[in-house]
Amino acid sequence: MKFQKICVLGLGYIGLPTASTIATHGVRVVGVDVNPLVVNSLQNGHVHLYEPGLQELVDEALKSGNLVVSSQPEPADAFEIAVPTPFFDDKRADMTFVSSAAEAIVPHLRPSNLVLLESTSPPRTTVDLVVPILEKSGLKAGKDFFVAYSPERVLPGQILRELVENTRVVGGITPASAQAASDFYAIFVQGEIVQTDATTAEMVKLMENTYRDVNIAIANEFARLADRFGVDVWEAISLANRHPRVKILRPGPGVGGHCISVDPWFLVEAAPDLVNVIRAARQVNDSQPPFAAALVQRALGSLQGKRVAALGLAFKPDVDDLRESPAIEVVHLLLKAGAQVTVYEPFKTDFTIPGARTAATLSEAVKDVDALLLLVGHSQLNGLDPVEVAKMTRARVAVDMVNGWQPAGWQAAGFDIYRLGVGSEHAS
Ligand code: SAJ
Repeated sequence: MKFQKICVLGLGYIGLPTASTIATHGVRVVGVDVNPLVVNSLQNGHVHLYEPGLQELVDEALKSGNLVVSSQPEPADAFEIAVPTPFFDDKRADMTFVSSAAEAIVPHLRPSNLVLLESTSPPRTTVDLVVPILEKSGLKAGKDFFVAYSPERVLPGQILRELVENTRVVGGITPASAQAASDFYAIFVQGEIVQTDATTAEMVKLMENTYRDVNIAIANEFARLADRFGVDVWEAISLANRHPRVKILRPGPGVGGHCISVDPWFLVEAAPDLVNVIRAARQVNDSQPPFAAALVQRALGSLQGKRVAALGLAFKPDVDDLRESPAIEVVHLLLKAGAQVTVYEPFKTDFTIPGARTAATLSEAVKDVDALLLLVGHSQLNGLDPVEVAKMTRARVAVDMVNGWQPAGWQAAGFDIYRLGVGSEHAS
């Protein structure tokens, strides 16, 4: 199947890189977003989110004339839905954006079109939710037009490279739909394109992120055990990982972002009677911020009135994405316990948390505090020179949640260092 014009619905971390990549491969793309601020900003050439290389790619796509940004879908050969699937407070998937995007396609759907869902979704969403909406057009899915699900699996921070290089799983509601989706991705994917059915493709995505969540949960549980038994978990993990079949991940203040902390809940919702390990892992990772906050409390005696510089707020290193960030949750807990917190996020220096002070620079953040708290292993925070930092602050307590700071260097610079997952006899 040949594609001359494509309509991408949702211009976030997935939709915008995909739309721009396709446009730079010589295909006309209409990028659609319901948020007028996003549309406005992109129409003026400004990318509203941070991903390395994305601004340059969008510049190139807009300059080529192949990418246009609009608030409305238009008739096209293929429609790609790349909208968010958040969850409600009770952890049920909120499919409103997917439904609205499918509804918005209906008036423009023509015979032989391809509709692709990329949003992470509970099993059977494509066949049970999306297809019935699209069939309101009067056309029959699988017969008059093609429908497929293809999970995106790109890693924030490396999206542009992974979008092109990763293996792509495409699940069609029929084999012909899977083939149409393969033809679509062949426009820009250099990795392998593997065909399956739509529900398997949905499951694959959920299984990948759940697998990672469970593995991080066990690392976090090891950190708690190490803390109790006077062991340095980082040393223990690096030794265990010398076993040829063991690869323990990194403990930290919790699991954030819009994927790994969300997707396993879709499986819990879909089959609550079957998911003991998956549910427990989610609970362990969700209860990691209180464990991290308790370590700060231990370092400072009491938190009441203590001044803490919280360094890093993003959900993981070297990205500006703050969604579901455990670092923010730790700050909330410290504030609740009476601490006065100054936050510094180098990738979003104007981000505010109610009750906390926002610092625009590191020196402003650490100036007048009792403790430094490393919450995210951003390269520039890991790389701080403790001797230089000691000159900027009166604090002599440093708490490291991510194993970003070499304890010996910080101790030599006069700091008492506390580390997540390191029992007390290793702490100083
Ligand atoms: N984290 C740890 N310890 C680790 C690894 C991660 O605590 O050893 C934490 C991170 O700090 C972060 C969270 O887990 O808070 C998730 O980070 P991540 O780097 O594991 O994953 P994401 O959310 O950036 O991207 C994941 C990826 N999925 C997998 O690796 C299986 C990515 O390939 C997916 O495309 C993405 O989810 C998605 O969009 O679903």
